[in-house]
Amino acid sequence: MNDNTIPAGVPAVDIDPFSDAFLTDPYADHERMREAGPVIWLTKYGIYATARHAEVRAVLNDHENYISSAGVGLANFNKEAPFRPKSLILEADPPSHTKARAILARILSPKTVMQIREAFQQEAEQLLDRFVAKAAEDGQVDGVTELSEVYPLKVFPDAVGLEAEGRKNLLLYGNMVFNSFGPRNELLRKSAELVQPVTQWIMEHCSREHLRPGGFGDMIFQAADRGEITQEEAPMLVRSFLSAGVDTTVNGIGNALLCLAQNPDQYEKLRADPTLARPAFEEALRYESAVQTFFRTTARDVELAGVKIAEGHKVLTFLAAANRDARQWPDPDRFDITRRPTGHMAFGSGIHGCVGQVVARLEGELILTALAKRVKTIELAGPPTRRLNNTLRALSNLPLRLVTA
Ligand code: EJD
Repeated sequence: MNDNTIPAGVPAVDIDPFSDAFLTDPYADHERMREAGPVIWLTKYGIYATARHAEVRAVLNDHENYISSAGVGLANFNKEAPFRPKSLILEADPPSHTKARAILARILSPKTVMQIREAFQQEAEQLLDRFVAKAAEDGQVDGVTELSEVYPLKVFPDAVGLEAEGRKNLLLYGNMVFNSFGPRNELLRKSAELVQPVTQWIMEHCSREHLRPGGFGDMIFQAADRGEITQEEAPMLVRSFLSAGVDTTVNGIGNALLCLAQNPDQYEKLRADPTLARPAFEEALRYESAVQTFFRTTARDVELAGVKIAEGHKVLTFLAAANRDARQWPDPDRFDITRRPTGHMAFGSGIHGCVGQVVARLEGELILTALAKRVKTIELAGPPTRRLNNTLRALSNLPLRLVTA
């Protein structure tokens, strides 16, 4: 397993999907991997992979053959210890996954979204007022440090019931968690330097005493009070909120701003009709997927697109490559906010599909709506800079010039 013998009949590809060059611009290599075959062998890591939409969806929708409990990163938890205690929802299979999922799904339901919408909208409007004022004052503004990092760091932890102090730890922790799904490369080593104090801060803030009564975090402890999970499991599920709920939306929103700045015709459509905010955010998720990859592990000997894969192998699914597969999407490299990209893989698919997607979509919609109502044109004021991460497509800076309406 994970050795350097190329399995017979499987196209071997020498691409390293966790190298700086790949992570900086993955799209040409995505195409190479899609064209090499439906299932390929990545020689650098000795793993199977798929970059095509049909096979990515097939793997993610088959949780019995492709399990998560051995980890959803490169590391196989059946052979090496996880870098942190396993997530009760992400790194779990049914039936234990089902129980955890039900609790988080109830908390992050459409009904909840109706209740938080007003507060999330007010915050988006106020933030965009400040953002536009800063752009007018300075001649330019940063779409990441002044907007995409600010908004999710305010509204989601507020909803969870986390205190305001120290929230930057959430970004550091997220950066580390998402790097940990890749190999032990330089990116992981650098982001793990601060692991001790950041992890300690996170775990402290997962306790009941640190969480505002009535917030999403407290609702997990209420589920424990009802006996749905143990009191020891509750903080672990709060940790899932804090791991997955910020970095993902930060980059979803940041990438959407970049797409709009690079496609003025599409921004003009959004400005003319701000009700396009939701489909525009969805198209940005397809076009520049915040979460680029995920692994599964085969639970038994399986066959994928005619390729036999033995039990215990890692299979890397390229969500972002699936989202630009010409077999699935007409003109896939075109950012088109009037496209309805139903079936994109940016939230995954199947039983592990993003449980927070209603909240993510709400945040995206409200930010793009508030932007469209205030800003006539948005353009790059300089080159965007990337924060390379083994899993996330992330920006560190996005200099923007705005013309206000
Ligand atoms: C995730 C890619 C957790 C956890 C759950 C989900 C993610 C990360 C962490 C969201 C990964 O349960 O800790 S998108």
